[in-house]
Amino acid sequence: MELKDISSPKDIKGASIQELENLAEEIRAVILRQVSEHGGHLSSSLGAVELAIALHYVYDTPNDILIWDVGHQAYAHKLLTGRYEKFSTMRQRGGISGFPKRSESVYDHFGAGHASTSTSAGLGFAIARDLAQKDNQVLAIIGDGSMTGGMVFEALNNSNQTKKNFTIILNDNKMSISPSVGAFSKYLSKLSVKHRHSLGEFSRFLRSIPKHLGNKFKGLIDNAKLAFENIMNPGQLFRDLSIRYFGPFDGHNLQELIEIFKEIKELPNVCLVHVLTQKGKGYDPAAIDPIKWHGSDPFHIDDGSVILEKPRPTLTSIFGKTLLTLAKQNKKIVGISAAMLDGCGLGILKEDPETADRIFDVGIAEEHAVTFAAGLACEGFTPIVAIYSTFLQRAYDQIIHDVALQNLPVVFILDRAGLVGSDGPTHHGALDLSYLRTIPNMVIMAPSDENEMRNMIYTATQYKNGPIALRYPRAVTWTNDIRTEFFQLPIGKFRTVSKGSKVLLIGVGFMLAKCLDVAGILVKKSIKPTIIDARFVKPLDTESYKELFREHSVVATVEDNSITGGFGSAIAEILAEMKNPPRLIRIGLPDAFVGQGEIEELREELGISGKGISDKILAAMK
Ligand SMILES: Cc1ncc(C[n+]2csc(CCOP(=O)(O)OP(=O)(O)O)c2C)c(N)n1
Repeated sequence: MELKDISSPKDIKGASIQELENLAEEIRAVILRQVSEHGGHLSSSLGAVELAIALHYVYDTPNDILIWDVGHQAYAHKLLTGRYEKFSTMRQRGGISGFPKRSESVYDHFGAGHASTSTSAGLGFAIARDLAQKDNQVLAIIGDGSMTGGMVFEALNNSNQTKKNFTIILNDNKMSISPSVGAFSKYLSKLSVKHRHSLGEFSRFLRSIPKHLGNKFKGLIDNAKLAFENIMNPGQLFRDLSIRYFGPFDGHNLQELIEIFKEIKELPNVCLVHVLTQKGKGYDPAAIDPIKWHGSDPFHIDDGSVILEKPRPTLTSIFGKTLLTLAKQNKKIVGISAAMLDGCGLGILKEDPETADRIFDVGIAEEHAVTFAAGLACEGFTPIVAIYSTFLQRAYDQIIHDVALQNLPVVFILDRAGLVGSDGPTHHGALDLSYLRTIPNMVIMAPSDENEMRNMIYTATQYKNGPIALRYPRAVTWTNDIRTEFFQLPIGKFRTVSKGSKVLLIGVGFMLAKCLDVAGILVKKSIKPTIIDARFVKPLDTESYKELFREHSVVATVEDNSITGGFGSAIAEILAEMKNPPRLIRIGLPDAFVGQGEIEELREELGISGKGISDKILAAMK
């Protein structure tokens, strides 16, 4: 049996354990090759290969429903469900997604990318099945890191609404991106060392009972199974929630997994099957350093070295270093991350003895992170909540109700604002300017280079009048000339980069670079535009903007946020108050979910390259 011949899970039914083990090896090699060439989520996917095989082997997919949480571990699932041919296109423009996607395959029942959704969605599928009086199985596969998300507990709290089977597979590798944090992950660790028992062994015994006797004593046998679970079962917390707990099992032992799934399939009620896996399994560099290999750029398989080293420091690292300096000077600064300490640049503060005890990783719990920060701010601390733009969406009400309404000085640091590239629509930070701009009391800044970014971080830590947000893209610095001094920026004031006439270009954040490109093109057509670095998206210095507008006939706003409700909309609101406003061209992301691809490639497609923007301006001038 070769992977290339598997067009659906039906092709693995009836295979021997040995054949399945060989298949697992082949799948790992294909995943490794793909990620080494194009980047992607490596260590989680390598860890879930046997799980994917065993599930598709035992369950009747796609009639039975598998819901993968986050979905970054589902590469083997993709390979087993008819996507071998397209696998090399994964995460590229026009190719298959790096996450489950409903429009991509009937086997992808629920799209993902953000964590901790599978249990709620799964329960929805289970109840839909019950209402439709169907008998298919529903399974949610969730990692221990994603289990730290509050929504999972909301779903567990609700899960007994179904009386038929709803199975939660807890894929426990002791890691989120970094090691899993919190009391719940400690609890899981206790379960892992307490009893490694196998319901499979007990099941083998039950199956050895002749069928006619088995049928006769079915009730008795079911009771015996329950009693066995109760005696052996270490998952008291789950049992107290009326969830049947099984495990922990070796998540790389195909024989054991297949036996247990066959048993679980027959059971009613909500079952939680705890399997232990190793992140990075099968590729030593990833197994040894799963944090580094959680998500990877292309690399050489033989030694794990990255093919293209980043030419300059990332903005993430600039944030981390800047905050480290400030936090050493100001003991009131507290850093908060939702399971992304390194991803957001707070890792170096966690490692420094002077700041370590003021850095909190709260797990995948963005809502909690924000309200936790609100509490700290009430007591006079300066909480810095560092969360990717896309994940902060989760905490919208907490930002409004717990922070802004009480006008608390919480600093929001939004990394990965704008297009992020190959992670695609689940991860683009396309909406933060729109969703933050509507919140009263909120100040929003976007730096156009790394030195301005440092000053904005400083300004944010000095600002005591209410919440303040700083957003920047997934990018590297423009120069290596990082200054050491800090300047406090006047709130709401823009910066004039160069003075021209007729055309006014206003760049938001790093999109200022595009304005400079546009200016280069326009100058060749004898148009010298005025260029403004907006710096602030809220508040805006309305009177100064109006003055500028009176001096120009065309105004173009350039942002990497949706044009719906973004900076351009804010400018439109000012223009709406003017008598003879200039023509406004809003350049930004469309009111649509943008796909995956290289950032510049996507911008080209969306008309937000230097050429695309200048074409629009020239057309408007005609
Ligand atoms: C809401 C949200 N916050 C943060 C992330 C970033 N993220 C992606 S995977 C991951 C860790 C998930 O850990 P786990 O569920 O244990 O899966 P593993 O990677 O260990 O296989 C995190 C924090 C996300 N996808 N969604």
